[in-house]
Amino acid sequence: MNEIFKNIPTVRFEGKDSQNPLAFKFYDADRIILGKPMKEHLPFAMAWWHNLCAAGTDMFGRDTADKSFGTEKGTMAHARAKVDAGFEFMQKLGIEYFCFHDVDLVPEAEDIKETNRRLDEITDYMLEKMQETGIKCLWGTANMFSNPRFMNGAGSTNSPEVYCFAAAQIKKALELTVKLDGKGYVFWGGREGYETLLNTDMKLEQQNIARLMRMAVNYGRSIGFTGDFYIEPKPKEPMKHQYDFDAATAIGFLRQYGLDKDFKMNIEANHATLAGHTFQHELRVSAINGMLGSIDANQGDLLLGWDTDEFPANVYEATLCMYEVLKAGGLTGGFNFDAKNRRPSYTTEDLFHGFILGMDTFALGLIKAAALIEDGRIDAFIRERYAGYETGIGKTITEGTATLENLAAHAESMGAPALPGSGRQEYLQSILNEILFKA
Ligand code: XLS
Ligand code: CA
Ligand code: CA
Repeated sequence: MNEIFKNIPTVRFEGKDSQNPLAFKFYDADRIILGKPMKEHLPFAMAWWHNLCAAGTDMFGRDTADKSFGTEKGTMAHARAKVDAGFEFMQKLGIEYFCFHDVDLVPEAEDIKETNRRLDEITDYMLEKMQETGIKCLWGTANMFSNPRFMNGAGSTNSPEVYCFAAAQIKKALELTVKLDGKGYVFWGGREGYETLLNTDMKLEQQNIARLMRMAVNYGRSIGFTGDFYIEPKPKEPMKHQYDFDAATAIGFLRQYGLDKDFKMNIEANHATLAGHTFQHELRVSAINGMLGSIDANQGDLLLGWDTDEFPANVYEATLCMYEVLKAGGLTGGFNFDAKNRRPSYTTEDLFHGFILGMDTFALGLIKAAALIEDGRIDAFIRERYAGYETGIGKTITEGTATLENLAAHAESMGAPALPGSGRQEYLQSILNEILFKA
């Protein structure tokens, strides 16, 4: 097979003093952190759409990068070249997983039967590559937002015909996910929302989304899909208001419709900040509800109100993310780099630099989060802060034996309560800085 990225060697760990732009400074796959190699803590994935398809087009200008891989775009030859490029790319970086939408893999035909035939053909080829390289599928999904037919959503569309089309795409994408032995299946509700309530039956739309998810679960389980279904919350863009606004909203929705046993969250950093939350907040909400499944590892720009899907560079955020992940006992999914190069970073080297940046950022995050846990001061502070609930009247509250009358009687007997104790936020932040930056 022809090498596609001829100017790029296999990327290796060279350590923090290396200045080689094509080497890892912190990601050392076999380094043991808290009893496990880094690569097991950090199952990284390549997003087919950004890495092999998106070429820099934005609202104001066309492609800047050449992702033809020596073929004509929109052909099956191009689809195969993307497979070759993708597997070579992942091998050179030591990335063990990929994620895909159906339409990332092949050019969509007018007739879904023809699209599905193309999907069968390309996934046969992908399977060969997977067997050859040991690279695996993290999750699959159906793109139900790009084609004009989905202008009003998929599950939330006003058109039963479009709804059927969405069902057909989900059915096929689930079959492909099973064929490629994917660990998860994602629902990102791109256009599952609305622009104006003047034309929207919100209740029916939400019920119909739940019905489609229920059908997907039933069908998935019937064909042997044992992995997790994921909702990937996002508050807006492309719609003004999306129904899966944030983790709390999505979890409430899943519980309302009895889907919570089959679904977890796929939390994307950029979507968290768009929702007005921190990444850490979304991870914690998911984790405390037993629904932290997978992560779309990227970052947004807090000065911009849209989804910039940048490669993660912020070590502070990555540390707090990994702190949540370690505390939750790891992910059942992985870390999908749902990230793209900036438009002016259009060369092949830039593709690799993006992943090296992201992998090193998360490696540092892991190292520093493990150090925070081993240091123990933050954990001890939190334990102590709530210690009142372990004895006496506090214990009656957490055990569930307290009544309003008991508590009121206690309040009357004690006079004015003492102030609750300092939150010590600045002290705790300086511990975090000390661990992040100590030489
Ligand atoms: C878009 C989403 C999308 C999902 C998969 O904002 O991040 O790429 O991850 O459909
Ligand atoms: Ca995403
Ligand atoms: Ca995104």
